Amino acid sequence: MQGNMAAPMRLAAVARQFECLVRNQQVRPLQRCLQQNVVRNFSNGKTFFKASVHRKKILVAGSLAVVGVTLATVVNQRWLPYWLTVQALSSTRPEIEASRKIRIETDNSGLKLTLFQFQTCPFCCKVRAMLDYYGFSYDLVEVNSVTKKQIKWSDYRKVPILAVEGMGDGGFLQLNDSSVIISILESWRQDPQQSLEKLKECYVCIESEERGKKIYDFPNKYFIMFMDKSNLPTTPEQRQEERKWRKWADDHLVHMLSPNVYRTPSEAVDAFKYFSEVGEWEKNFSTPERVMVIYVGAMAMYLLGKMLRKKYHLNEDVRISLYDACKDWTKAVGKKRSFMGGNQPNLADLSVYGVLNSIEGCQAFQDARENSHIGGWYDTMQKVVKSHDGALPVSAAHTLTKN
Ligand SMILES: N[C@@H](CCC(=O)N[C@@H](CS)C(=O)NCC(=O)O)C(=O)O
Repeated sequence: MQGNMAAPMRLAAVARQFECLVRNQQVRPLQRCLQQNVVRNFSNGKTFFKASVHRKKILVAGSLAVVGVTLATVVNQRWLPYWLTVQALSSTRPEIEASRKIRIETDNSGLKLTLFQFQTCPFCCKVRAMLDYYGFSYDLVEVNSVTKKQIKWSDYRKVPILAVEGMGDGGFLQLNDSSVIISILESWRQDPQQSLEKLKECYVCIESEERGKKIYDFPNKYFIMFMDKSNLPTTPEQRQEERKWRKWADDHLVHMLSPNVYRTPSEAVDAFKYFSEVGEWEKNFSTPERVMVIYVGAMAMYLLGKMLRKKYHLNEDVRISLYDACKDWTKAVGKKRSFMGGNQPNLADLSVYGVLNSIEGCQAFQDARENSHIGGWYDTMQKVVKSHDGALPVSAAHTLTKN
């Protein structure tokens, strides 16, 4: 079972992450994790400390915390605080039948991937956008959003989860969190000789609890591990822009969704019907269950949408905030390039597309198309994702050796 690693392993994993940080000039230090205020200029690799007294205090507190954790580990492993935990490398899992199998002829990655997902979860849509664009074959397991029985085997209770079969202790490697999954796959794509298990170790998970709810933070999640690779395909500025907008997709754009798609009771019911249709809920729920989920869920989400509007400081007319977000994105892409990545989408394009794709059939998205210029970019994205434009042509496909 996935669980917390033994304490020394946790520290070793943190140490390994530091090794990744040092080796990989793209990587941000564990700033939040250790509460130290190292600010790194990633474009030139310089590190400097901000000199304010306040920040020095934070640094001292952070160092004390690290010393405390180390001492606690040595004295008694159980003292290791709950908040500094690292996910185990693998779990055991019962055989679960795939809901769908996506097979791409040109895929010679050698990876056997299973994505545990909700069809219309924006984070899952982001991962699918990446897998589809780059032409990975994969199995899909649709998770019952109420019982989550398909991921009962996992301590991590969210989707997406990507299982890479045939490696890891329990026969598969479990990757959690959409942005981590995307970054690990991209790091691997950049150099398929890298071991996915080692790459996973570079994305330490910091687990905490807030009002009884588990919170997972992966401080490096937007960074690609180029390791020793030279001749990177992008400039530091391009990589920084890509990270900024990937984060924007997760921290801003996503928050536009619920208040907009559940804006009125009837829009909420329509949205649930759409989710039921594309998520094939009839396979997961009996008809009375499905009807109840649609109507009860719609009412609950309608109310929640109002709370989320306030929480994320959206305009009273939530559509305005959605249109503004779409406009911010198209302005950032600009008129001189088809995608933020230039002639091809980068991970920011794929993330923003994935998030919007999750509400494609909702009124909110139609309104956004009519009231911003998002439609042109979105349609082009859809075309390249659906036709797996990022996949290697068969002739150029390389032979991969997995470590
Ligand atoms: N940061 C995570 C967020 C994942 C997430 O919140 N997924 C939702 C579905 S959209 C979920 O699984 N919620 C179930 C729960 O929190 O219990 C990611 O990017 O993958």
